[in-house]
This record gives sequence, structure tokens and C-alpha cells, in this order.
Amino acid sequence: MSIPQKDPHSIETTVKDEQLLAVTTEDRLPLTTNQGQRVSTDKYSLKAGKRGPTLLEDYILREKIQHFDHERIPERVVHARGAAAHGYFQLTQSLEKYTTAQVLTDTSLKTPVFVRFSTVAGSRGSADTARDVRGFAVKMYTNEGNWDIVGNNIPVFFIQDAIKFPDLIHAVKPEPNNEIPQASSAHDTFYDFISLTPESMHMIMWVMSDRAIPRSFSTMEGFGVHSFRLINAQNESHFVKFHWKPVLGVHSLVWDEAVKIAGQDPDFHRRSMWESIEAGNFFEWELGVQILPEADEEKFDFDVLDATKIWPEDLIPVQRVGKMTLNRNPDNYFSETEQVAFMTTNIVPGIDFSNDPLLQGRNFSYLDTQLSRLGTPNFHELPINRPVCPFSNNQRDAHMRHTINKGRVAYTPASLDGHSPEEERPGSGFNSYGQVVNGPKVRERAESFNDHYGQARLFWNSMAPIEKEHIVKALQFELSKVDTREVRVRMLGHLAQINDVLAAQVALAIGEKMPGSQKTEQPSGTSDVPALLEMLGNAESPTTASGGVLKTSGLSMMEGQPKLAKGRQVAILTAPGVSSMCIETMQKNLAEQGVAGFVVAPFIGDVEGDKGTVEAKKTFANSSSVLFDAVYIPGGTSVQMLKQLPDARKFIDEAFKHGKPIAASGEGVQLVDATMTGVLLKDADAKAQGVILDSAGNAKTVSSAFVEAISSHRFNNRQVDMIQA
Ligand code: HDE
Repeated sequence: MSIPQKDPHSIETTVKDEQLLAVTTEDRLPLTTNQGQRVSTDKYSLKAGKRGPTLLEDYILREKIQHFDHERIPERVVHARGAAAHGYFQLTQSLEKYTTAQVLTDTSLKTPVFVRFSTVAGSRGSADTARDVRGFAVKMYTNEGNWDIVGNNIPVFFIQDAIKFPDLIHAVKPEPNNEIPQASSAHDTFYDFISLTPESMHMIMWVMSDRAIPRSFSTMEGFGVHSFRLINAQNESHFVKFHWKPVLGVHSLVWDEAVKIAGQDPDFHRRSMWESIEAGNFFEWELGVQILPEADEEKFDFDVLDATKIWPEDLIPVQRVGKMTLNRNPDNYFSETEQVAFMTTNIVPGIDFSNDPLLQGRNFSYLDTQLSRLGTPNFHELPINRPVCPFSNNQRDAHMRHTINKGRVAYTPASLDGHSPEEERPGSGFNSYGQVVNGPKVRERAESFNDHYGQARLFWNSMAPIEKEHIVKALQFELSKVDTREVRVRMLGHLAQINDVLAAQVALAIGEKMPGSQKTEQPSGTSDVPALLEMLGNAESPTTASGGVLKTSGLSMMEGQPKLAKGRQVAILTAPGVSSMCIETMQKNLAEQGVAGFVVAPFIGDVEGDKGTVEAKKTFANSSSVLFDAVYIPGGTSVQMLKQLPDARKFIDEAFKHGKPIAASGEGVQLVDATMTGVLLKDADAKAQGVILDSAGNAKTVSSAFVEAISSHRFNNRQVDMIQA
């Protein structure tokens, strides 16, 4: 398709000429109504005279407007904002010992998947980087039926029993009188509920950590959260927890970035997934399983059925058994991402539910919600929801039925026609695990679910000092936005159960005194940072409820991450006169590592370098350092102009403040020298702080050290208090 060319500067061709907007006719489909009638034009309604009233007879107008009027379906009551992609799952290690599920035993299969990521509290139009749990919902189209792992990026949940879910969500959603705040937990009703629901404390620690502001969907872990069962050919059951481990490692934003990105690019996460997949940088995760024999069910001092507890990886290791790759963007957001219907009840033979009371309740909720959201029990016939294996039963009719069932038999048992779908023989097909269940009917919590602080402490203890500091700051922020003093004070009581230094730090920011407050003079952020970090690092809680372990691996994002630069985005600061060679060399070296370089200039379009032009799509006005992982300043006379631009200097200081790698070659170093970053680095070992400066060199000399620095993610060993950016 081509657009007819005219002189683009001619005023006549701008708005008046509709032809300019039209594509050529060869490969266009004819415009028709939904009934297939060819339409001559749908740009003008049918009127009695050119200036006369519109006629009711205009069925083309009515159909178009009426369809538009009904375009929206109810947004999901939770997880409304989401983005998704297609891909496949392939097993690398058979779990035949534990399950009969083909998808978990046949390593030759490539099972198609559709994965939707989401935030929980915000509406469809809210920002991607809000502090929130992320949904991580995987639909596997297996040969034995759809298997959905409807999980989150946090391995535990706020509540232990599904019956509290409506209360939790009512509390976190915008308050009902004024619909404020959007996509935020920092308000009274949330903390009122939470502070009266101590079982949520472990999850609160996760949500206040940087896990709740991921760098990208590709750097998030996914968790099935509940304990499920795997059932093998001998009908033996093992408990299992499912994990998705990102190949790129687990990385997050820092709060200041998340807040700024929310304004600058509210689509940050969905855009980055879309663009990465379009560029061939696919998103990958390994499937991990923690497996526990039935006999060990009561071995721990936490209950394995309790969804507010993890199974510490140091006690029950995660085995990596397969890989999922997302490699194709949806063709249509509504038809696929919006209409996809995940259900915890979509499981396949060889997998079964545990008695986790949260999971049991979810098993009711998902089918029920699809009925009202998609409006018909036939939602399974939508292309995105259809199983890839044949399916047949005696369910019939209802809104929007697509299948044309033949014959007159829609019941069983039936002898007529012989077409009633046949049941599997006993023992084959899906069979619920025959666990013996016997007990009085009660509405009670099991005693084994009673510890609410042990694993919150385990999480706190397992954090690096900087991670603890971020948790402190998040709680300071959130609780300072709670107006009701009693609620704030009640929260402090819970925090004190987790760690006294944590509670004391938060207390200082909300004007309260805690026993232990004397240990620190000021709230973090204003105090001596190294001293604060040291104090937080030493602040360990002595008792936890996790098989006797005080800390466990798998929780801190500062340890065990692969050193990979792949998938990162680098800003290359340019202006006219930039060294073309520096840009070309850096772009090439970055591309070889799967890193994308973006030219940022004072204007979009062609930027004259010393040897040719480069195209800038980003400017200091339409982007800023928070949208990138690292910054490079090439040499050239461009630096003279950049030094004069406050936004260019801020770009560097802000990146430095956020711990991001910075590189400069040739004259580029002068720009760094002209910033507060340059002042702070004077006489310091810049490289050790992830800043690669080479005034005598070019892109070639700095790029390998730069890529190495990028693969370290962030440098937290910087003194950044002086930077106001
Ligand atoms: Fe959900 N949840 N949930 N949830 N959930 C929904 O289903 C519900 C819970 C999760 O991308 C809803 O189709 C109850 C835990 C994800 O389409 C709804 C309970 C976990 C998604 C629902 C929970 C999740 C949902 C809303 C308490 C992590 C988005 C729209 C027992 C393990 C799926 C919809 C997508 C969506 C109910 C708790 C994950 C209303 C009753 C725990 C990722 O059915």
C-alpha cells in the first residue's frame, strides 16, 4: 500500500485533500455493512438535502453508531489493565515420576501459550508502573485441554481464605465516595483492612519491596502461588508449587523512576514488551517446580496449604524443567488480550487442586466472572479461549453460540443417532485425587494457619540493606498518605512484630515514637545513608516460622541474578557535530549483546554528525533518563551544545542517582564533568561506580566495560544525596 505523494509543504495538501489520507485501492477489502452490503461511503450520513436533517432510514449510520455504542465490555473487576503475548512452552525434563500430564512429561512437544500480565488495582487506563502486584496468567493450549496457571509475580497472597477477597478488593480500590485514589494502595481503606487482617503482613512486605515496581515483564518472576497436586500413573500425589524464573533475572525500577515513568510513558511495560517482541528480543522464562511428597505435608512449622506462605527455596529447592518463550504480539488487543478468559479450574489430567481455601474459592470465581464479563457461557468458543484439542459435550445454545451442533441428541444416556459424546472409561480422563476427607462442617481457620509474622520476618531478613531501605521508604510513603491516625498506629504495631528497626524508621516518618526509635535519629532519606544502610543490614529478626531458617535464597533481587545486558535500553545523547563513528560503533557493539541504543537529541529527525546523519526519535522533551537503563555520551562538537542544555545535564545526574551505568568517550566526558555527577566522581574510582569515562578514546574503548556495567543492572555504591534530580 502506498500513500499518494504531493508536496508535503503545500498548504492545499494538508487537511482539505482527503485523498492524501486514503491508501491505494488494489489491496483493500470492499467496505460493507455487517450484513455484507457494499457501502458507497460511510463518511456522510443520509440527509434530506445537503444541509437537511438526518434520516432515520440511514441504516448504515445506525449500524455504525450502534456498534460503537456497545464497544465496551465490563473491565475485569481486578487485573483490568493488562498486556499479553503469544508463544510456546517446551519441557526440558520429564516429570513422569510425578504426573501423567502430557505437557509435563513429553519433552518433544511445543505447547502454544498466551500470557497476560496485569496490575491488580488500577482501571484499564491506569499507569503500568503503579506499585502493585502483577498478574502473570499463562494459558497453555495442551493436547489434553487448556491448562491455565493464573498466577502473580509475588509468591504469596494477602488473605488465606477466598471469602475475604471482596473485602480486600473493596478496600484497595478507589474509595467509594470519591473514587480516589486510582491504582494506589496508599489510602485509608486499604490500611484499615490490612491492619485488621494480620495474615496480610507477609504479602505487604513483598508489595512494599521493589518487586511491586518491575523493570519489565521480562524481569519478573511468576508464581502459581497455591500448592497444587501432581498425580502420577500409580495414582500417587505430590504437592507442587509452580514458578516462572525469568531468563534475564529479576530486576525492578526504583520508586522515583516508577513515579516519573507513570507520567512520561504510562504504557512503559506494554510498550517495551511489544517493541522487544517486534525486534526479535523474545521474553523467556524457565518453569520451576518445588515438589513435596504427601508424607511431608506436616513436616514444617507453616502449613503447605496456606497461600500466605512460601516454601523456602533453601528447604525445598526449585527444579527447572522447561522453558516458555513469548515471541508473537497479538493481532488485536480486544479480541485476544481483553477477551481472554483465564480460569483456575482449567487443569489437565495429572494435575489437581490442593485444599488451599484460597484456591478452592478461586475455582468458583473465574467461570462466574467470565459469564458477566463476556456475557455468555459460550466464551470458550472465542478464538483466544478455544482449546486446540477437540471438545464435545451436550451443552447447547445460549448467547453467541458459534458451533452448529448436528443431530437431535443433546443428552445422555442416548441410544438415538449414536452421537452423544462418549465418557472416558473409569480411570482415564480427569479424575479428582481420591483424598479421604472427613471432618465437621466449620467456619474456622486451621491452627496451622495462625502464624502471620514468621515469614514476613524471613522476607525482611533475606533482603539486602538497600532493599530494606526501599521497603522502609515505601511504608513511609504509603502510611503518610493515610489520614486516620489510629490506622497508622495499628500498622506500626504489626511492623514492630516483624522488625523493630523497620517499625522505628517508619514511625519517625509519620511522627510517632516506637520503642527502639532512639536507635535512629531521623527518617531514612534525610539521614546519613551509609550509616542507615549498615543499621538496616544488621537489623535481623531472630524468629521466623520457616523450618528453622532465618533467611532463604530466592527472595533478594541482589543475589543470584545472571549477568546479562540483553534486553536493556541505552540513551545515546547527541546534538549536531556528534562523532558518527562513536555512534555507529556503540550501536553495533550494543546490538551484538541484544541491547538497544536510542539516539536522544534536542530535536527529532536527522542530526548532522561529523560523517553523515543519524536519526533521532527521542528528544530531551519527549523522553528522559528514567525510560532507559543506561546512558552513553559520544564524542564530538555536539558536547558544546549539550553542556548548555539543563535537560541534558539532568539526564546524566538522574541516571547517576538511579544507579545506572554511564559511559562517555572523547569530548563526551566533558558533559559528565559539567554535571553534579562529575563533581561527585572527582578523584573517585568512577569505573567501580559503573561510570566508564575515556576522554582519549572512542566508543570502542568504552563499550565492553559499558556492557559489563549494564549487565550489573545498578550501582548502589554511589553517594547520591547531593543530586536533586
Ligand atoms: Fe484472581 N481474579 N482472584 N487472583 N486473578 C481475577 O478473573 C479471584 C487471586 C489473578 O489476565 C478475576 O477474569 C478471587 C490470587 C490474575 O485475565 C476474578 C481470589 C491470584 C488475574 C478473580 C483471587 C490471582 C485474576 C477478575 C481470591 C494469584 C487476571 C477477572 C480467592 C495466584 C487474569 C477475571 C487475566 C483475575 C477472582 C485471588 C491472580 C474476579 C475470588 C491468589 C493473574 O475472577
